Amino acid sequence: MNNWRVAGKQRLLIVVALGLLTISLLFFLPVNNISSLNNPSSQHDVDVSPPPSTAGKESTYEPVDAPLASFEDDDPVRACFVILVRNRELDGISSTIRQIEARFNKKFQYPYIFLNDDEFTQDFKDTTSSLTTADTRYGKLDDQMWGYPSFINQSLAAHNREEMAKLNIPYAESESYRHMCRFQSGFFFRHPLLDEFDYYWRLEPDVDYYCDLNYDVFKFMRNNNKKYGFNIAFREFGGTVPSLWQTVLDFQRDRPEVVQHWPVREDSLWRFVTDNDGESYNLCHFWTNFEIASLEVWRSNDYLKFFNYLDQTGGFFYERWGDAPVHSIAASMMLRKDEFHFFNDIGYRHTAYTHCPVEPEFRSKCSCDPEKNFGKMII
Ligand SMILES: Nc1nc2c(ncn2[C@@H]2O[C@H](COP(=O)(O)OP(=O)(O)O)[C@@H](O)[C@H]2O)c(=O)[nH]1
Ligand SMILES: *[C@@H]1O[C@H](CO)[C@@H](O)[C@H](O)[C@H]1NC(C)=O
Ligand SMILES: [Mg+2]
Repeated sequence: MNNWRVAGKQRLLIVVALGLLTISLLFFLPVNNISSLNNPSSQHDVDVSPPPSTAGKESTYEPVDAPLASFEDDDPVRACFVILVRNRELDGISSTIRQIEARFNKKFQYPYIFLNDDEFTQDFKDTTSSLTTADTRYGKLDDQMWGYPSFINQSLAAHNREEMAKLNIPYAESESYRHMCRFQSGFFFRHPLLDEFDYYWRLEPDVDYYCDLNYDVFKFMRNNNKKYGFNIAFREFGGTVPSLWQTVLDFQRDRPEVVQHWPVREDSLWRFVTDNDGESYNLCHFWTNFEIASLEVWRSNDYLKFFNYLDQTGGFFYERWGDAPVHSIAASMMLRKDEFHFFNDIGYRHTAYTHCPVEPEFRSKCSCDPEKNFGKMII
């Protein structure tokens, strides 16, 4: 608690909102225990080399799925940017891509995979592909990935949307937002255009990337056995997920043969998502509009069983379950703490929230204002 640096009162609203999150991060992600909060690249010069390998650490976790084949640190990584976007967001995604190219990808040339529930226009394809010399590919989603499953009662879904709108829940009335969240929770990693990849970086329109990145983040992930990278964590609106946690508990009860593959709770981030050992969800989640992660996590049998179980309850439509709480709860149960990584060195803004690394060495690499850093209070 004594290394708490409280921001000035001028940002009271944000700070108050973040206070709860901060407290939970402080108490439940012991900094000496979670390598992700102890970002080595913030302690050394990120230009010189990626942080040291954590390979070979003792583990109580026995993955059921085949491990990746052995590799040398310099071997290429099968990785891509994945972008779900609409044609009308062309300007916003162009802005994002220009920044990603300038900060990172002109050096690394990772391909971009664009996905849409509609056909991309020729203008969209021409413009986005002109922004990079890397490969660009465009895919349309089918009804399985973006549509109502047969077991959904659409009148009930419509009724519940109206009820949620009365409570002023963001995107309460939106059907497409629900399809989007379900797609990001259960399907993007199964799209055929992603088949040839092992890692992804999720991009969105109209975000900012503030810092030069002079190392290959995907090699960093692979070489250090990182599975899930984030840079902002947040609280969900409770009204979007009233029955999500009970469904998670039901899954744990009904599917012990799956749960037995998971790390023991002390080794996982269980306490990131619950303050009372499972009685309730504390609404904490990693903000999934930025994600650098292993596709293997979501493609695993365990996660697919978990997703299907959630999906069958209809919560993506009857409520408005977000992909952020779904990914975060799943990863917090399925992965070990040391498989998470906090990308402190990736300055980032989505809507009103910014992650800006505060350490002095980043001032020459980043164009953001550290006073605006969302995570300021936990550093
Ligand atoms: N193709 C397509 N993409 C969508 C749709 N709705 C949202 N997205 C994309 O999904 C991502 C998240 O949507 P966004 O509106 O930014 O939601 P927010 O970040 O939660 O406010 C963005 O990359 C959007 O471009 C949709 O109906 N169709
Ligand atoms: C679907 O939901 C509506 C509204 O709640 C309900 O009246 C109807 O009986 C439900 N239909 C089925 C087949 O369950
Ligand atoms: Mg967004």
